[in-house]
Amino acid sequence: MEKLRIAVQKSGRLSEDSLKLLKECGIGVPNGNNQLKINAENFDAEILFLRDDDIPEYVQDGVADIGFVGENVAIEKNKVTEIIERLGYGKCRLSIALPKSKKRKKIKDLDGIKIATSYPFILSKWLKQNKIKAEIHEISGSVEIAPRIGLADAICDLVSSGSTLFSNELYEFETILKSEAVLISGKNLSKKRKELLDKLLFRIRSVRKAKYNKYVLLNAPNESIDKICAYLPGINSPTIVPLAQKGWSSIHSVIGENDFWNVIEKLKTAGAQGILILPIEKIIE
Ligand code: PRT
Ligand code: ZN
Repeated sequence: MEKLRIAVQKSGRLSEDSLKLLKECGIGVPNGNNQLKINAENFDAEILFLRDDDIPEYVQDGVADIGFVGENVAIEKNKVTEIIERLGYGKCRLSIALPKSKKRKKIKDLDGIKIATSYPFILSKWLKQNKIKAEIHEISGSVEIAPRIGLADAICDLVSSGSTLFSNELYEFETILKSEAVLISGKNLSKKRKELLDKLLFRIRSVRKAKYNKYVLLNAPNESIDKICAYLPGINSPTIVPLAQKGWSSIHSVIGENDFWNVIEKLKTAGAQGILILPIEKIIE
């Protein structure tokens, strides 16, 4: 029987969150990741544990059907794969950083310098787009020490908190790519595998949508219902249930995380009481 072959980073920054997302989609991965390949539980899938750098190639070649990988890696490797979903974790940015002692102001000031990076493809494209002639020195690790040992004038590397740059006396000069974990797919999936992928994508979207929404329950005097409902779009419209106490109702709805605090304040001034906010596990639409 054909299974969906899913590539996941073996051990690294994306491993845990990728397996957690699969789990939230009802797909169990037994015994962690000490093996190269393992059958998933509750789903026709095989999990392949690989180095992140290898995932785009394996997906292109059809050894894996899909892969969880950093967008930075997916783009840098330039393989024939497609980004089919953004996953919201593993967020970082690829930035050019310079020694603090060498302040440069404009992008044009990069002309003629030497930049060390593990991302020569993305960097050279960016340099070309910005008409900058700089030399790229490709190295595979510890990019941040390159300026100090005289290997390069600048670096182009991933940044998340910025503390690596800070402790190496570098400053972030320009972000050239914003990245997060993505799901990539090969081009030639069989009908059965395409069906399994659609099923997985449906689950991923339900899980992710739920994460960005909260379930709200509140009590309100009937005369405030219209005003309160105006702030609560819900998925379709709010649910209104009469309370035992005469003249009062309970209103149920869903609100997005970004609107959350704003909406809560408005609800309170509109007369809402006993507001409860609950996490949502899945949203099936
Ligand atoms: O062994 P394998 O090859 O599979 O793993 P790896 O060591 O190549 O990759 P890994 O596990 O370090 O990262 C996997 C993916 O996580 C990357 O491709 C990114 O998509 C994502 N990610 C998110 C990051 C970071 N944040 C990150 N901060 N990858 C690396 N870093 C490094 C960065 O290179 C720098 O050295 O962390 C340092 C900077 O972090 P701050 O917090 O000091 O700014
Ligand atoms: Zn790697």
